[in-house]
Amino acid sequence: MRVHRVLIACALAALLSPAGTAVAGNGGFAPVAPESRNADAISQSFWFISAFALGIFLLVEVLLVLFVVKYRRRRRPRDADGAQIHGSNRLELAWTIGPVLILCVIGTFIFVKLPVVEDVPASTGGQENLVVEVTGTQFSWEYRYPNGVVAIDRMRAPQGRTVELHITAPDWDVIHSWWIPQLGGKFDAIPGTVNRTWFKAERTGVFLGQCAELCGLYHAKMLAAVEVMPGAEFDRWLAERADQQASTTSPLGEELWDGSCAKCHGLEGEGGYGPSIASSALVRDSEAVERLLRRGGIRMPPVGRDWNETEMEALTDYLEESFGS
Ligand SMILES: [Cu+2]
Repeated sequence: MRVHRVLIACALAALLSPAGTAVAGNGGFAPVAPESRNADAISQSFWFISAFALGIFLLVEVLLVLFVVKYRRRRRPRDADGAQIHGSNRLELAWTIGPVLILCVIGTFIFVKLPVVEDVPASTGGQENLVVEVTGTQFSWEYRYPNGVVAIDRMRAPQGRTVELHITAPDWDVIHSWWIPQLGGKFDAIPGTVNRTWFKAERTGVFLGQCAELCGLYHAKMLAAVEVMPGAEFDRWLAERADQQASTTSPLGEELWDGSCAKCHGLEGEGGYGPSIASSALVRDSEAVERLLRRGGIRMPPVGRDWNETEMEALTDYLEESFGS
């Protein structure tokens, strides 16, 4: 009797364990609510396949329980054999053809639905696609806009306009993976290769994501966000940002610091995995900083190898301003 109680308690605990996941705020077992047509196709595929999986699960489990009860031993002796049954053509045909048909239906659905994830819609008259180059590095995301504006970790994007993403990683780096679940599928950022995807958000808001390929010690800090804003507001931001980048008021230095330096050296430069920067005399020597960023150190990757002059200057200015005195 005691064994029974322990078994029942264990079974109940096992049943309850997924309940927390099921009601989790991020959608639980379900994918997050899609905000772009390609994310919607992924979501539909999930539900379509889940319907079959759930149907088969219920069929198998219900029959299992029914048979366990119906054919239980009752008063038969323990070593008595059950009835020997051989062959049933109809049943065997059904359980062979059934799954083949199900797989055909699922396969067709997927081949019709999913190419949209990768196929960037062509620019339509009057509204050109916005191309953003996305580069994954240890451990930040860099975005380059057509007018030369650079942003780190947080991408701004216009509402209702197709944003084409060209995703890659520098030659010295490892593979990362771009993934904002509400705006489409996962795309690897591979050195030497450019992967293309897109999104078109119909709603403003901030959509969060995370590097989806284990890329090193601070992979978990490789967060990404896409802030979708009304078109006019976005154009203003882009123009303003370009002006700022040409002047000393650029927020780029701080973004580069937060994105590329602070994750290892601490937000206040106090040191962490990397040595302290706040107490280093190096920060006042912009040439030495540039050398270090371009070539890398003993354990430091050359995070700034591909930075342009604007980026390098923005960061060295920021370092001097923040830690120079
Ligand atoms: Cu990563």
